Amino acid sequence: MPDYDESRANFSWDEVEKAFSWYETGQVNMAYEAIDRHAETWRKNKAALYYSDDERDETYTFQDMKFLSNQFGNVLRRIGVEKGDRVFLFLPRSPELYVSMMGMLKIGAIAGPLFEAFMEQAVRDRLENSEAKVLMTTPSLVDRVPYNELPHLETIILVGDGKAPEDDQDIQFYRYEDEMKNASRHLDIEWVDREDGMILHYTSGSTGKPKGVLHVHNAMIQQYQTAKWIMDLKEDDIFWCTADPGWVTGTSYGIFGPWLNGTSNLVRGGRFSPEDWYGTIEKYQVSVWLSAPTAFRKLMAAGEAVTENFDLNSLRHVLSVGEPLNAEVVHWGMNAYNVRIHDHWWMTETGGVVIANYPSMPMKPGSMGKPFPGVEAAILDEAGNQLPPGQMGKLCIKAGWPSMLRTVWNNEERFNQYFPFEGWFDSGDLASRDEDGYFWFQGRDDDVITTSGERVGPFEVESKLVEHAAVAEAAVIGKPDPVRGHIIKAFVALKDGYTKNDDLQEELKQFVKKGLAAHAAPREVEIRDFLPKTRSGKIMRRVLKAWELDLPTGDLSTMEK
Ligand code: 6R9
Repeated sequence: MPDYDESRANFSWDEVEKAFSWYETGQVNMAYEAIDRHAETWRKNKAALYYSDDERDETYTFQDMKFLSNQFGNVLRRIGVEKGDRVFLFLPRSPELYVSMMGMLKIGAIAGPLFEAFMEQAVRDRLENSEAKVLMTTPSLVDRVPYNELPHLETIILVGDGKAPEDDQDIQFYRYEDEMKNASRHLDIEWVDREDGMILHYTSGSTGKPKGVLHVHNAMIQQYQTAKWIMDLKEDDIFWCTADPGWVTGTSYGIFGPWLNGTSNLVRGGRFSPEDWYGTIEKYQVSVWLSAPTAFRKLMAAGEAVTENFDLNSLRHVLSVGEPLNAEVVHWGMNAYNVRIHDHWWMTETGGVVIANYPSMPMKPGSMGKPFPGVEAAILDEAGNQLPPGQMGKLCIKAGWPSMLRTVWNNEERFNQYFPFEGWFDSGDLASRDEDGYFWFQGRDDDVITTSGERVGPFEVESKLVEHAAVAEAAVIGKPDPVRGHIIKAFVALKDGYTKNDDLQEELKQFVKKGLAAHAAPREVEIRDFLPKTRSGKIMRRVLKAWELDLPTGDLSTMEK
């Protein structure tokens, strides 16, 4: 199919189905479409995965991935895993993680990826709620797994060297390497229904335990087409999505989107540093790069001089997701990388991108873009009525796009809460749409501030603050005030080379007042060494607010320590 352009008015999801082998054969499986199908063509010797970290540097072709995931599928079958069983992954990024996820899907199991940084409570909550039967982890991470207290957990597969726990009557331990050695490279794939469960991503709300968002194999329709048109993947691309599979971006676009398109996918393990990241782009000649605003802001704070030490000319297309992308960062990117950074919007529950800036369309920096063809997005008021352009309201998506969540695991009631208005999914974000159909993010429903009767989206204020030369990152909350209802309080982290002082605080207040509006100016500015964030890089405003007001912080399992 040709690249997306806005004239594709007659788009239909049914057309996309023709891209998959099951359109002819009726036999569905995500892992088959992502790996085996390519391994059966000339792409068999094409790199599917480039993996590197400080110790390893390895390439796996589609054929390698096919055989390895077959082997792992056989390992799981041998230990009794059946279709629909939950198998969890609690390990650092490594080729084994990607191989084993594909193996799980091939036998119809439901994969549950976790961040390696989770501590015991976070691991327990997720394994308990999902009633996971098998866990893959490493000898060092297994200490954080309360396996004796998880009645459904039967087996732990340990990846890599290190001392294994003593044998245990409740749990059977296996070594990945040993099991793989004896497993056949041939596997009878489990053909599934398009509506069968595939992956379970836990996502934290501001209250209560994390929710298990279930996606089904059918999500591939959306993941394939959005990766093609929004990430603009082409045959010769080297695609790098910096997200960990513990975050939905790290699976939908760190695994499925690129592989469904037969694209070579780069995974870099280890920690972030500007030098390391630019070095990675240079070394692998990355052409399409997907990351998050927090990373781009850090790179911006590190300065343009760093970019000059690296050859970044391979970059053709750059994308950002996870938080609002400040216009300042877009402008900076044009100078530093000579490309526009394309913002796009979606969430764990949507399974794939639903609103985006396509490569082919004129961009308005600061906007998330327009709905994907076949997706209807709207701004609704409290009663579910559509609001006219320019007004802020609930960002809702017409139910029925292919990768929509199918349930919240063990919590149908929570699932139903996503649909307060007949036929519409409520994202919990507030946004507005302009006359040209572009969507503008305003804040989470619970983050929006009313000050002296004016509604202020924290994002506008934060974006203004980030324009100031001293500011690396900013977060804005409403703080109760007897006169104004709420006042705006800003938390700010500074760029290297700047230090905290009263003049700077005053200057920042004035900067917003002059640049944006008097009512949107923070009355308080607090300069902090860093801002609390989720592991996917989202600034946790609710945590700042709880700290500020001495309230309970709620679930902190996803907070980066
Ligand atoms: C993919 C992902 C979803 C929430 C979402 C919104 C925020 C994501 C954004 C954005 C502004 C963007 N968000 N993309 N806000 N502009 N381009 O991030 O999933 O971790 O579930 O988070 O992230 O608030 O509701 P998830």
